[in-house]
Order: sequence, then C-alpha cells, then structure tokens
Amino acid sequence: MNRFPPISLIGVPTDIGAGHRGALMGPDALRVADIDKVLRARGLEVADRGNLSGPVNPWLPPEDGYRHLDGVIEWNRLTMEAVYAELSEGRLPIMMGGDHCLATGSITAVARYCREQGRKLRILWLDAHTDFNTSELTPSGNIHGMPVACLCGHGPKGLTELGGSKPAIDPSMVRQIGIRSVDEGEKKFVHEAGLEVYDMRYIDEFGMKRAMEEALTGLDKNTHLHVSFDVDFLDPSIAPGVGTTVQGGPNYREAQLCMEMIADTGRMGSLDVVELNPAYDDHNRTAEVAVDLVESLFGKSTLIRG
Ligand code: EXY
Ligand code: MN
Ligand code: MN
Ligand code: MN
Repeated sequence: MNRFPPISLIGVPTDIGAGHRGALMGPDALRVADIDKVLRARGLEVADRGNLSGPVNPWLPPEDGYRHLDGVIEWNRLTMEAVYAELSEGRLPIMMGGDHCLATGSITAVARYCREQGRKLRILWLDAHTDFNTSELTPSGNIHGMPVACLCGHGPKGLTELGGSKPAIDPSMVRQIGIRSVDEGEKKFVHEAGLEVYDMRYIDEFGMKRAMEEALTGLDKNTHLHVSFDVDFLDPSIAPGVGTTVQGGPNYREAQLCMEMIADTGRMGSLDVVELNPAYDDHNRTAEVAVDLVESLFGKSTLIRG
C-alpha cells in the first residue's frame, strides 16, 4: 500500500558546481538503474519529466572565490522552477543530479512551497560533507561545497536570493547525517550557525538508530520532510561512483536503516539524489545501490515481523 503522492523525476545533468567532471551523467545512470520501474513496482505513480537543459560547464578556475557562478545560478534557477512546478501540482519531486550545488534551487523551491502552504520544513542532509563553505572559506571555489551556507543566507545574492527572499531557510531546519569531511574554517562557521550535525563519530558512538531518532525528533503531520541524499554519504566500498569519496561512511545496513526510518515517518515530500558520478563507477553499481536505497525511502523494508 503506498501513501505517497505521484512522483516526478527531474533530471539535472550538470557538474558545474563540482571539482570533478562526470556528475552530469548522474540522471541517466539512475535511469539505467531503473529508478522509475523500481518505484512503479511499489505501486507508485511515476512521471519522468526528462532532463533540464542549461549552460555547458566551462571548466574554469575560481573568480572571486567561485567557479562558474553565473552558470551555477542559471542551473539553480531552472531547478527551482521545475521542482516548484511539481510541488504545486501536489506531486513529489525527485531531483536527480548532477552535483550538490543544485540543492540550492531545489530547497529554495521547497521552502517557498512550505511557506505558502503554512507547513514546517525539516531538511535531512545525508552527506560526507557539511557543504557550508563561503567564497572566503572555500579551498576550491566549487559551489557544491556551499549550498547549505547559501540556503542559510551566506553567499552570492544570485543564490541566496534565488527565491526572492533571503534566507531561504533557517539553520534550525537542517539535520546533517554522515559528516566526516569538513574544512577548518567551515567547521567554525558550522558551529557559529548552530547546524545540528550527526557526524560519523556520533554514529560510531551511538549508532545510526540513535542519530536518526534525534534527527527526526519533532516531525508532526504539518511537517514537510526534504531529504537531500548526496551519494558520497555512503562508504566508498559500496558507493565508489562519486566525485569526492571519503573513507569511513555508513555501511549498507546503516544506510538501509537510515532510509527505512525516514520512510517510517511518512513525512517525506521531496528528494534530491546527487553527486552520482558514473565516470568513477564500476558497472553502474553505485547507481544501483542508490536506487535500492531510494526504494527503501519509499517503503521497501527489511523488517520481517509485524
Ligand atoms: N569542502 C570541500 C570544498 O568545499 O571544496 C569539498 C566539498 C565537497 C562537496 C560535495 C558535494 O558534497
Ligand atoms: Mn554534498
Ligand atoms: Mn558530499
Ligand atoms: Mn568491467
């Protein structure tokens, strides 16, 4: 029995915010891994809206602390409009990246929709990275390391005011899970902003179950849960096909529990699946693991009893 609204797949084929090329192939890798068929097999109604089309990645060095700022802004505007259009139709958008800078556009759309509907927003950020850099703090100028800072109002106007008002979200709406790679300046900034982070040290000490219980505390029937699933959240042994691997991530069972506990809430209203990079993969197996975990987000459970 499925309790989800109709799903819309939105392909966003760009790696313009990333430090490696290849994430632009992510949407089609998810399609090759049968993301639509897998969700339909769960009784869900799924429409594939195809791929957005935006500027080519010019592959240039940073300018004033940003790489490709204008192109990133354009891709995020397109993403925001596409995600908002699906939400307005009462559908559940799955933004298939593409690199993680695109969450600026998707979450700006979700935040606007929640404001209009009078709903609370909770954002679950599954990632090895906090993505909370600014042009002054960044070691690379890659904007996929900045979306959470931009969403919280710290960044270039073209991104922080994408949806008109600034900031799009408040740090208190965010819960980050799986974090294990944070730059020095970024770490200080994350603490100053008060971001709630369940890093891998927390998960080592208290387990994924406790981390997810804490991160999902306070959800009520008026809460819209947005999940931003950066595939580099997973340990590279099960997900090598990403641009920025970081050793020591959740294993398959921990990731499965994470997704099943999200599904148990029944509150997920939108999803990003980003940073999949087939150029680093082996026979599309990372896309297949990602689709397997997305299926668990939509209710596939290994729970036998009950
Ligand atoms: N913190 C590093 C940077 O800002 O360049 C690495 C960021 C990687 C971001 C990936 C998408 O999660
Ligand atoms: Mn990320
Ligand atoms: Mn990441
Ligand atoms: Mn081979």
